[in-house]
Amino acid sequence: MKQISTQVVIVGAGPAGMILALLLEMAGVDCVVLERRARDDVLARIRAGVLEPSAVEFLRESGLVTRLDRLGRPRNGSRIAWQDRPSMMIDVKRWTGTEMMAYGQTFLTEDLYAQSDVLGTRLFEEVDHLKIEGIDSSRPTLEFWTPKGNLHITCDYVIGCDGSRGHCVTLIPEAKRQIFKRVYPFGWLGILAETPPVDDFTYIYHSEGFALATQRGPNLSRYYVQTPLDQGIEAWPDDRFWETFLHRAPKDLAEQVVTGPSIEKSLAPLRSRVVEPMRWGNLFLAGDAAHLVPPTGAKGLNLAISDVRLLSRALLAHYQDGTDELLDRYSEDALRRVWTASNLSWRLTRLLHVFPGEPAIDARLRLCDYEELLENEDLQRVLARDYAGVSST
Ligand code: FAS
Ligand code: PHB
Repeated sequence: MKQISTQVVIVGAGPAGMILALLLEMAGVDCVVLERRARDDVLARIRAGVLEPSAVEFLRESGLVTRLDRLGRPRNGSRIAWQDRPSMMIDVKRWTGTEMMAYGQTFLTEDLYAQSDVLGTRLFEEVDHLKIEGIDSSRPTLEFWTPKGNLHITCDYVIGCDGSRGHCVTLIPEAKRQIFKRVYPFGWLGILAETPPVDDFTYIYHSEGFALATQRGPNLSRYYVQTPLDQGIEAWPDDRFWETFLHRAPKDLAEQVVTGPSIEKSLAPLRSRVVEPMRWGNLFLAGDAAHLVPPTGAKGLNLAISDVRLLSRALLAHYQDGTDELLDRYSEDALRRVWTASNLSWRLTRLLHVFPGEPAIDARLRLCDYEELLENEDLQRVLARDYAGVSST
């Protein structure tokens, strides 16, 4: 079995793992990345689409994202359209002076993998039978299988960036970890279509269910509809999807929609989940490995970026300055932002979705919340700041 010694091992090569690996590499910290899937599988995933201002600034300054200004599309905010009511803007530009950026996670992951090729990052793909030991020792070890043979690694730190179904969270003793979770009684069915998108990212509330119009490029639109959990993708042929979306969309928006055959279709269950703590010994968790938010607030990817921004600074302080204060504070600092973002995501999910079996009063109370938001600029400012992630940076 091949033996490797390194400083940091990162488990998971999604956005969190790859951003962290590249930041450490560029700063001269030796690291190894382990990924369960093949590169092409990771790059084929269709996921998030919106970056917060602070994430855009961080990625631009880091030099990790090479196409942001070419393929990204700045956005002043997102629109909420409400059945039989005026629509409103979550006006990030007005209330924070900053802009969101429409930049698909697929573009980001492609940029990161291209940078890892340039830097020669040690990335082991199709890893299996991963065994991690000694996270509470000074030299944790990892053993795993790859198509090119078995490896044994000794390191200083293990970073769990292995997503919502990852293994690393289980390394925190059950009696010492707390997992807060909520499962929503519906999911989002998302499609990609090679059609020009509508102007505004628009969240739609309709008595029959939520919908969302967004985009991935000038001729690549992305749409979602709320769907019951007991219906799989096979229950949603394109015709039914478009009919449902156009029925839920207000007339002025529906008229903008250019329908077309879906080139990708996926069903995402909505869940909230927070793991405390995000550190145990020399194991740190980052990204979906530590938290999940319903995509309503467009926070998942942005939280992952926020985690590795904190963690990269903390690890560099350890290796370059010999100080561990930031490492010791990581879990507390990261969780503060995680809870703020989780709360926003929950608030928007409750406001914009019909909950199956809810009493009729809930729909009326939801309408009261929306009408108050329409009329109250203080509430609009708070929502815009939370949506932009400004209130918690
Ligand atoms: P990821 O899940 O992206 O990456 C984890 C990686 O770890 C994966 O590549 C996995 O293969 C690997 N891994 C797992 N176990 C391993 C093991 N034992 N060994 C090695 N590797 C292992 N967020 C938004 O902001 N907006 C959205 O619209 C949105 N839509 C989404 C739709 C779907 C269907 C899903 C699943 C998520 C969506 N998200 C969205 C959230 C998503 O973008 C995540 O927040 C983001 O991918 C987080 O990145 P990572 O933490 O790197 O986790
Ligand atoms: C997306 O572009 O896929 C998207 C945008 C905003 C959200 C969720 C998803 O809240």
